[in-house]
Amino acid sequence: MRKQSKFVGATFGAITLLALGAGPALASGSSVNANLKPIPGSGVEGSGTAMVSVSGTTITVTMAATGLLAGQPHAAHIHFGADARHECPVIGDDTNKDGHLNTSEGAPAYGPIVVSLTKSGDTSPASALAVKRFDTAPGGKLTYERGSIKVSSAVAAAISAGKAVVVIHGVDYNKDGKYSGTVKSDLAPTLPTEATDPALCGALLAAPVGGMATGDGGAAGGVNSGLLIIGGGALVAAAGTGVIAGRRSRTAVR
Ligand SMILES: [Cu+2]
Repeated sequence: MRKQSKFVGATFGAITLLALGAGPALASGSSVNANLKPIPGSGVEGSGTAMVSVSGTTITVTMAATGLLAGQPHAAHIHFGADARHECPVIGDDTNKDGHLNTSEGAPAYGPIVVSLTKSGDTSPASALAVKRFDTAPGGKLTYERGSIKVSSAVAAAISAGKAVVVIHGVDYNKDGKYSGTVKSDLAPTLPTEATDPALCGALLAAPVGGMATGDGGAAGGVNSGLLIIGGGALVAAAGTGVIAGRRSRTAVR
């Protein structure tokens, strides 16, 4: 009996290690997740997820999204501002009341750009609109993975603290399949506002392994469970070779 409980304890310990090892974060690092949802007034019907692992002042970012304007560059950033609300904007942030949120109108919610999620080269705010280095969402689907992104210690701390926000830009209000329209971008007057207005957004929040039962309620909690199911699935798969399989075979013997 005593032997068995020791075995179970050891197995659970191993599972915990597996779960921690599943993320790119090192033992000293942390990891935060975002559920990307359409910006109100964007006309976007898409969704996505983003994960950022922090190790010292280096971050690794993985992101996937659907429902974006296909074949057009989508600037994507991590935003953070000490004075921001650390969340995605609401339609009440539409200060000019045109029914759309441009990037500046969202700033009180998510703050300025701190990391440009380019696929190559510089990742600083200077690359905020480096159009040729962002994903073009073929078929409306964006996939992104990049490691070794250096950030300041302040930005690393903000991300770890759950205060940063991922924003993917680029919308198509008039549904003509391209960035167009007479309204110019608040960021770059040479571009239509469609090219830079925010499309999908998600606050990067700490989601401890198995910690979803606490339920933070609301829509965010609901979307978060999607990520957790993925995590849970991996756990079950890992456990399948151990405890669960063992239990099953025991049952079969009986
Ligand atoms: Cu941005």
